[in-house]
Amino acid sequence: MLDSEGEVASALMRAQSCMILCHVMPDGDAIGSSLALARALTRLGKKVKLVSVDPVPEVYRFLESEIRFEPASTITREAMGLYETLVFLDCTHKDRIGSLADLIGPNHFIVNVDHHTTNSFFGHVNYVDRDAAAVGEQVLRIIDRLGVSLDEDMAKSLYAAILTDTGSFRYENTKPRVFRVAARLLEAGAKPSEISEAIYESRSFSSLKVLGLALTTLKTTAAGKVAWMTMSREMLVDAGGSESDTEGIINYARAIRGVEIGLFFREVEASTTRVGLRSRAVVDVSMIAGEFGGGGHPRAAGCTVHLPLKEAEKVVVQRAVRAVREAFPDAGGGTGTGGEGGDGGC
Ligand SMILES: [Mn+2]
Repeated sequence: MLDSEGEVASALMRAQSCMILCHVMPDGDAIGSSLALARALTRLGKKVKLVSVDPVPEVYRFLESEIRFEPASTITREAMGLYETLVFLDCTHKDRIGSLADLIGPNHFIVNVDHHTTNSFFGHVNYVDRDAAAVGEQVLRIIDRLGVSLDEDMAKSLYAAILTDTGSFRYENTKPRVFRVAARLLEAGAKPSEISEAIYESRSFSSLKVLGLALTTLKTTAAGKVAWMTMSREMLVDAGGSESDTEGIINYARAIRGVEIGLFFREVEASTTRVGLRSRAVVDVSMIAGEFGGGGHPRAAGCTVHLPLKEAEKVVVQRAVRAVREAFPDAGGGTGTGGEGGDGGC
């Protein structure tokens, strides 16, 4: 069932034309990996198109060169039909590319490269490595197999992919191998200080205003093991921000001492709420996200709940409380009914 980078490289060598597809709300890994692979395939003389359903967040725009993302709005069924091979990067399911999934034809050859535990093996080739810190790491192996030498732009993009998916080399997925890969990328021209500054120290004014509002909603329960924040559409408008300004806010919930699960709830529509989940060390939040139709990694996951903000907050917080009670049966912190989920308070 599982394929390797070798199978991906062979499939890509055979392909004349490839469309590389990036998931909705693309992150640094999806963007960096896509750009690097597109560059390598272009160097091999392939016809390549790079598509992102949602706009590339401003902080990652510096990674684009003559290789750029095209908006999904320009892609018709006919346009997609011009590409025989579709490469999905960092996508657990086919529908992670949003409305573009409807344009896939019966003759498309699908290559699935991912590192999520919840990947559904939807491709003809499935290179799923749950141990990879980022898809960027897998793409580097593919580029090696393709026989393309790493250039500075590829190195920069792959470094950004790995930097962001390891939380700046802080998360559990930061294995010794990751530093060896990073060292190789530096040798190929990636500049850590420039990349970090572009990604982490070039924030918009509105994103900090959004963060400020989110922090005012911070609550904890289950003896401080679950912490969460909410963001209504109205708050986002008040802060003059957009949804991309909410990226990373969830990490503040998990950063509190003693918190095992951090949650962030964002109202998308009147009865649609986007939920981000993070855990510190024990609880597998991808399981919780999966119960609500989402997925992700054990320490970072997400789901979209078709409930109004307040109700989504209540049910997911209750579920998180149950998870920490199961994980820490001796920790106390309440009556065990799990009914105080929405009340918050410290
Ligand atoms: Mn990733």
